[in-house]
Amino acid sequence: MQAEIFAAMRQSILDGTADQAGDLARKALEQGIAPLDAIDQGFVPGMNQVGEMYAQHKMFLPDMLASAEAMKAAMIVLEPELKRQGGERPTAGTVVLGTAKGDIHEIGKTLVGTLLTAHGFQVHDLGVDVTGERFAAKAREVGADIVGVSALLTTTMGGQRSVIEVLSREGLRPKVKVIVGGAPVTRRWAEEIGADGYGKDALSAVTLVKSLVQK
Ligand code: B1M
Repeated sequence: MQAEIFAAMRQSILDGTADQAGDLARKALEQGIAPLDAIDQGFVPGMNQVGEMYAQHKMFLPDMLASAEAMKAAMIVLEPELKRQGGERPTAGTVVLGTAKGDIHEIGKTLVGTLLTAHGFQVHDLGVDVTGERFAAKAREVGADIVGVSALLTTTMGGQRSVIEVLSREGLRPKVKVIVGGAPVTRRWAEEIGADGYGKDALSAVTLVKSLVQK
């Protein structure tokens, strides 16, 4: 039963049918499927397949865009439920989040923000294509504990390093921990650029942020 709906979710992403993806997300919630399971087992495998097909020239940019719209339609349904399940909690810490300069991929970053919010963190999401200076200004303004920088392109991973450099230059680095993530990012890269941690996926980003805030 669940396998069937997960397969339909994957297909809705491949087809880029936003209405269908939204309907399936609603249906999953009605059936008591956990929103994170719907994302991880239904919609994200579809996105991964889209990425593979794009790389093999079996799909093109407009198709990838339609798939992203379908993913967003599903997230619009699932995000409020994810947040609701977190419930009212005292603030666990303040996080400034965004996607690196030059990069407009937002879905994974937004998911990280949603889960952090659900776990009681106050999240300031700066969106996409964010410069180091903007990260630093917001971190200073809100007294951030954590700055999180997402990058989906090998060409924009350098933006993560730049954020760390700007935070250091502006004297904020001792107060602010930096975490990085995104499909091409590895633990080794995080170490190389002097980040405090690397989140493989949204849930491990939450675990990481919790442990860094406790330190
Ligand atoms: Co683009 N794209 N894209 N794209 N896109 C990739 C990333 C790519 C791998 C596809 C491929 O070729 N196989 C490839 C990058 C290749 C590379 O650099 N090595 C690529 C390319 C090439 C491009 C363009 C350059 C294409 C072009 O124009 N010719 C262009 C770049 C635009 C730009 O940014 N300047 C481009 C554009 C787009 C769209 C606009 C069409 C669309 C994005 C729409 C949007 O976000 N609103 C898009 C999409 C959808 C993808 C794929 C198919 C899916 C990304 C996604 O949303 N995944 C992607 C292929 C892939 O990744 N498999 C691809 C689902 C999401 C839940 O996962 O984002 O990985 P992800 O996030 C995960 C983890 O990575 C982690 O947690 C999340 C949840 O588990 N995570 C963090 C993410 N951020 C984190 C931060 C953290 C911690 C964990 O702490 C701070």
